[in-house]
Amino acid sequence: MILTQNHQCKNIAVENKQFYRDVISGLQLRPKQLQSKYFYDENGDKLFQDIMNSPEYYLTDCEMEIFTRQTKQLAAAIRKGGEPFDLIELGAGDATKSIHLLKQLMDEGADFTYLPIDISDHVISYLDATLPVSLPGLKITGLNGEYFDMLKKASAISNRRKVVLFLGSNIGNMPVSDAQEFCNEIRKHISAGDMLVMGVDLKKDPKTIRAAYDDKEGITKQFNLNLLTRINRELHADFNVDSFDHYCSYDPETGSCKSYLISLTQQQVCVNGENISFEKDEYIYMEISQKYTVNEIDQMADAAGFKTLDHLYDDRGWFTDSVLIAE
Ligand code: AVI
Repeated sequence: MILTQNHQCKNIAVENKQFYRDVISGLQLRPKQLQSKYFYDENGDKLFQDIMNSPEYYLTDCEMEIFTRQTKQLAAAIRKGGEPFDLIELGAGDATKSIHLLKQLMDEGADFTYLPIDISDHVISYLDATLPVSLPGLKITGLNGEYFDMLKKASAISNRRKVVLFLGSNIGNMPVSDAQEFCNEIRKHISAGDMLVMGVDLKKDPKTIRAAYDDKEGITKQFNLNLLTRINRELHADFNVDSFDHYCSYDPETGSCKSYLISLTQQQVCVNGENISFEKDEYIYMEISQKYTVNEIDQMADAAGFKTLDHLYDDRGWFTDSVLIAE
């Protein structure tokens, strides 16, 4: 069947031009894809909170268990490198996990400054305002911007030893080659003896992983569909959100968990002047959540110029916070 052109598909000025360019170029690719970094508008943030509270999404609980039950070990591993140091957190969010480590370090009288980095200025002002109240005496300098720009800025404001936190299995939202490149880049921004503490979700029972990304309540489905709603609102598009379904696959061989939106019908969508056609059952590739073995983490660390000092695990051995030292 040939679809008729939608002549009403008009081009109207959009505020976020990069978002527009990324969406259009992604939807013109074969297979089509959208970038998961755009999931997080206001509603996306709320839905991600709901995912983290869902019974199937084990990742947050596992890492919280490490940060609350093995705080002393973590603090000891970090302090081994010497003081004073800067504790730099990439994508600090509300610091719900790291606050336990900060408290432990303060109780021990460690000489450090906390530098949370986040792309959201709202997050940074919140942390700058609230953390010194919960942890009196905490030295904090919030940095608002892109990770690597802010790492450069951190080096410009202090020459103290650096301990970089990259938690939450955020490394999993990159394909393996990009994750390697990301670790290489971090290594280039720090010096020998500096540390990286990275939270990584481990390969495990495939059913457990799949369930975490395909929860019974359908929150992950809403989380994915919300990006279409965001595109409708911000890019003047006309996605019929109900005509897409969410599908997730986990491949135990590669450790890749991938999310897709599937077009339930043949349809045409207008995204701000561009007509995009979908075949029935055509998919949009939305997100990767890569899982690793401990050996794979060690290899990635080694290739980037780090040595593994320790892997801290939750009780079930599902998740690790790996302590790596730059060589
Ligand atoms: C943010 N990130 C580590 C989450 C993950 O597990 O990949 C994002 C997410 N996507 C669906 N559920 C959670």
